[in-house]
Amino acid sequence: MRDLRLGLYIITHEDAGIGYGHLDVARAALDGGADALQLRGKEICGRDLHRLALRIREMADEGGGGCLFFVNDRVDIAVAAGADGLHLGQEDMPAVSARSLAGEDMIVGMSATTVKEAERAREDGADYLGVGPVFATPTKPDAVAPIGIEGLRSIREAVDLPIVAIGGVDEKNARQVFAAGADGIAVISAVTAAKDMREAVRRLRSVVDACLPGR
Ligand code: 3NM
Repeated sequence: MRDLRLGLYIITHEDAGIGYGHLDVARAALDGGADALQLRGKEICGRDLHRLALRIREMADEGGGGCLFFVNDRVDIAVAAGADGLHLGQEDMPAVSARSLAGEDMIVGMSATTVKEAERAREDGADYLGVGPVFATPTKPDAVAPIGIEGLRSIREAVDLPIVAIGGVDEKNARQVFAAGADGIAVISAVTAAKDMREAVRRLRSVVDACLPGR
C-alpha cells in the first residue's frame, strides 16, 4: 500500500454568479497548505480542462510540489498534464486499467458509498477511497443519501485502504470523521462558501493537524 498524505484534500469548483473559478480554489488550497488538490470540472470541455490542468500543475510546482495534484474522471487529461493522481467514480474504468494507461506512478483513487463498492475498488487496484457522501451535500445534486458516520465506520472496518471522507464535511464535523477512522477530508463548500477561501483552508489545516498529530 502506498504511503499517501491526503489529510486535507481540496476539490475545485466554479460559480460564475458568485465570481470564483477553479483556479481561485486551487490558489487557496496551495496557499492554505492542502495536502491534495483535485481539478473537478465535469461541465468543462476537454480543451479547457487541459488548459486548467496544465496551469494547476504549474501552480503546484511553483508551490514546491508538497501538494498532490489529482484530476477527476479523465485519465487522458491527468496524463497530459502530468498530474500526480486520478480520481475515478464507480462508473469509470477500473483503477488497474487506468493505471495501465497512465503508468505505475499514477495514484488512483476511487469513490465508494458502500462496503461492496469499497471492496470492489480495492480489488480493482485503487490506492485510496473517497467515501461519501458522509453528510448532506449542497454541491452534488445527484448524490445518494448520506451514509453518516456509521456508514463511514463500516467501510473503515472492511477495507484497509486510505480513506478520504467526502460530502458536507467542514471545520465543525471533521473531528467526528477522523474519529471514525478517516485518513483525510475532501471538501468543496467548506472552502468555496467562505468569504476568504485561503483562510478557510488554513482553518481546516489546523483541524486536520490537531486530528492527525505527527502526520
Ligand atoms: N463527491 P461538499 S460528495 C464531489 O459522495 C462529491 O462521492 C461526493 O462537496 C461523493 O464538500 C461530493 O461541498 C460533493 O459537500 C462534496
